[in-house]
Amino acid sequence: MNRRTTALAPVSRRIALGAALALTAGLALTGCGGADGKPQLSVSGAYMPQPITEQMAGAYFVVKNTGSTADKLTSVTSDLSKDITLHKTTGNKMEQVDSLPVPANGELTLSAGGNHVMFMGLTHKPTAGQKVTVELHFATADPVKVEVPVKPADYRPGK
Ligand SMILES: [Cu+2]
Repeated sequence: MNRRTTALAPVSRRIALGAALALTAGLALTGCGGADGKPQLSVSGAYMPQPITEQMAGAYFVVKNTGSTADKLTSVTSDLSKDITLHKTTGNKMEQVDSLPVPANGELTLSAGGNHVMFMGLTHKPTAGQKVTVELHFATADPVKVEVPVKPADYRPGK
């Protein structure tokens, strides 16, 4: 009887030590990323195909999140238009959405035929070689300003 109780003690001490180590490791990992659990966003590959008319334009880019917290692209603002919406494409139908998810340690990709930003009623018609300034707004992260280069209408990245 007595031997049994004393034998249990070192085991629970080992568990406690293990838990303490796991906690320290977790803290070290968070510190390593220089983050306090916030999304860490960067935008790349932005472009806008030269719009055909002043009625409508689209823009594409990739939002990379190196943080361990997911975020959402909630809106886009620009001098180019007051009517800017987020769209996703399902099959060959596009649909307006309130937000687009930016996964933790992942990417949100906007590309021709997929997710895109749509600008209606343009204040002017941008031409290839120009840049359009847009500001991306997120649920959690600070807004990101992007200079979007205008490309020829038939431009496809990587070609
Ligand atoms: Cu659209």
